Amino acid sequence: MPKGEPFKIKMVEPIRLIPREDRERALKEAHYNPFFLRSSDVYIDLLTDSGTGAMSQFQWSAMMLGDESYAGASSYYRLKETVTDITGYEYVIPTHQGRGAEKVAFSQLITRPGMYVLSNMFFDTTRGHVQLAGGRPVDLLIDVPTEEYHPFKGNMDTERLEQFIREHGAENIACIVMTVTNNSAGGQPVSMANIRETYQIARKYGVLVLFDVARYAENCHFIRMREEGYADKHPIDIAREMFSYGDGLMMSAKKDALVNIGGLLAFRDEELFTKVGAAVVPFEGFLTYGGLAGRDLEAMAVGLREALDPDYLAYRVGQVQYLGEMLRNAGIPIQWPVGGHAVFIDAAKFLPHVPWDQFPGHALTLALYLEGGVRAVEVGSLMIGRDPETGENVRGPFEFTRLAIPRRVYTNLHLEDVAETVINAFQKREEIRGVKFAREPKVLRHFTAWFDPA
Ligand code: P70
Repeated sequence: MPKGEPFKIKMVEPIRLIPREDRERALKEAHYNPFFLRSSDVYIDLLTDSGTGAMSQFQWSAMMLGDESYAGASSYYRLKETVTDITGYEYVIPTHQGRGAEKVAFSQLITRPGMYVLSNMFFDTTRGHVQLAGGRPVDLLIDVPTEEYHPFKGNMDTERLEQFIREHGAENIACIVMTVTNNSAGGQPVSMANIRETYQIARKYGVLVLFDVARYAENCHFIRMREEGYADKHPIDIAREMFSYGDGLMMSAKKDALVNIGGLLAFRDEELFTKVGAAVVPFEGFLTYGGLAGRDLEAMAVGLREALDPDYLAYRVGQVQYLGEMLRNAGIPIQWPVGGHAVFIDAAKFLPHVPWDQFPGHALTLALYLEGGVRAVEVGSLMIGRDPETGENVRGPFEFTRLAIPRRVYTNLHLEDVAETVINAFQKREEIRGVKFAREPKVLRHFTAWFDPA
């Protein structure tokens, strides 16, 4: 097997590491929040793998075919046929990005305040939209320590799921959200067996199952590699089986559809489509464009197929693994095994002297920027936010610093620089301090909060 990337590079974008004094100044000006840094002040940008990937020559050329008709554009039908081919779902609606799909879906599915929405684990925007629609999000992730091996650490705890439905009544549950891969749990995969079992339980009680499939292609790759009976299957066939265990999907196409902007809703039956579709026109735009240009739909249709290519997936997940192994070999505490899109550093273990409500994951993020111009992001108690009822900070199950790798963007030498940055910060970890809020927004606070060193 060749070791190289399954592509060569046709267009380049210069990057550079600015001097340390400039990084200190930039961080202060950004109120110690990496979202407020200018990208030109960042050397290697691992803030997110969302919308930051490189498109292929086939995607760029498909964009020239974009049909910009307001309704019924041929670009829409090309996208719809692709989505139906992969998922088996007939009813397809584009949205401007994942949270557009979430807003539309939860605003229609949560019909009474206080209804529950159950998940293997919500990502921040899905959790936010459940709350904004008056619902109560509940995470039912299996319980496995971060450094302990488990092939499918993103799984739903199906025993607790069934117990919860029995205790609270199916009529009080708006739907189940299966997040694949499970981003908040470290980009960890969910097994086919777990997806199937969740659907069986849901059907037994008449509860709807929607997938949150931002990174479903990566999940299919893990099923192929780790679950018995899938080694010889093409990822698209694994995807088809997976989607058969659900009623519909919400997607941030900025990840596994390999585009810079876009999202999707898709449903198996017309009734659900009609119910949810009612909110698309006022929020997103007409049903066949959903806030996107025709050319965006074309790029998405091509990207959806490219992301299921087995060589691409092996390269993609392999690159994340490469970074993970460098860190683990140096004794850095990380979520193990690594997930599909990012390496999650266990910041609670990295910075045991920083209390959880001074956000060790965020403190480490700031330190990595100062150390090597690497931009990461906190995934932990800062991101989870406050309990809307009590106003108290909710302690998350993890305190992570996430190094998310954009698709087809950085080389392994860049990742070696990242590893060196983390290792250097580890050597000086006692000097790293926590943070406190200087300004704290109510919803999705991590994106726009200001901080001071604690
Ligand atoms: C990320 C971004 C977005 C996301 C997701 C899952 C499983 C839905 C969405 C929303 C968000 C982010 C976080 C930190 C920094 C930058 C961006 N995830 N479901 O990086 O989709 O963004 O398209 O509205 O992961 O994980 P969208």
